[in-house]
Amino acid sequence: NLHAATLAQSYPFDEQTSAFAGDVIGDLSQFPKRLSPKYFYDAAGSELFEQITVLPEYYPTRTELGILRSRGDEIASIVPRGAALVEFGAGATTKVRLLLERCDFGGYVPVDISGDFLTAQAGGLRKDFPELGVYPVAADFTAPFALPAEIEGMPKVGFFPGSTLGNFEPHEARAFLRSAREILGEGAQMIIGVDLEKNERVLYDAYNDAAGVTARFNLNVLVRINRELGGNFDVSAFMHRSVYNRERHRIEMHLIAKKAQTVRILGRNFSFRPGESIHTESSYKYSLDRFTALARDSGWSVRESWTDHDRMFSVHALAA
Ligand code: AVI
Repeated sequence: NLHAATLAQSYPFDEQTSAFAGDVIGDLSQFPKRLSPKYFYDAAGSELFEQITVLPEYYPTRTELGILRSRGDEIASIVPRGAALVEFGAGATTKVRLLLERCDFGGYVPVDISGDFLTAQAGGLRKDFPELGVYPVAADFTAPFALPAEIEGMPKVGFFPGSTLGNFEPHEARAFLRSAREILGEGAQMIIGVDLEKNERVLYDAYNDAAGVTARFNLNVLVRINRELGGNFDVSAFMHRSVYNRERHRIEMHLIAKKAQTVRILGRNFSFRPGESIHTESSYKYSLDRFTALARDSGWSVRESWTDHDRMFSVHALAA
């Protein structure tokens, strides 16, 4: 990260903030402007996301939970006894609990960039599953990391729920799946949740909820830039917009400048024309065929796929 290195000479940032600063400067210097969706999830953003997951319009979370519940026994039947469960990204523990309750795991390894979050999460699970070894790893799961020595020799099962894969560009999704295969090793399995392409109105509403929570979630990244990087975004001068891009099978979230303005961040000026957009997130929606092809391209085969009755969401068991 070129900008991060230059910035580090003038600003006393820790490693994470320095990477954030470098990405923000680089991405807002592009045309069209963009920001990475991974920066949504500070404490306020993670809380807003939790609120999104229970919105009436936001179907993915409750649909995936429904599949994990109703197909739990089938999913459990593919998990070898005493396997280690490696979760890529650690959010609410509701989903992983469904697996832990039904399967006989020898260890659980949540992997997340936020160490604080991991500690809190691990504490709750240790209490409720006293027999289970919980070995958190604080790492960016999109890059290679080492598995803890405690799970050596156990069969490995990856877990990547929530259609987080959909927030990766297709080349990033392939890179992630390849890297996960590398980390988990020969003979591993992976349980992954993937959102499906569907009626555009349903997709539109899911990212334009009536209560405006998604708008606040989107705008929060500007609040975070102001707080952590000393930016001077006038957050009220931007508005949330989500649109479905049919050709690319993705919902796009944008922040639109309501008027011409210049924003100053870390000694640099960024000018906006009225109506100019910052592309903050893409959420790709897959067909079963397109996901199967993506998995194959990345060294996995699809062993089993489960969907809900209305084919809104899918959960897949992959084999390395
Ligand atoms: C985390 N991720 C899968 C969510 C999604 O649906 O793409 C993030 C989100 N963005 C807007 N609403 C929810």
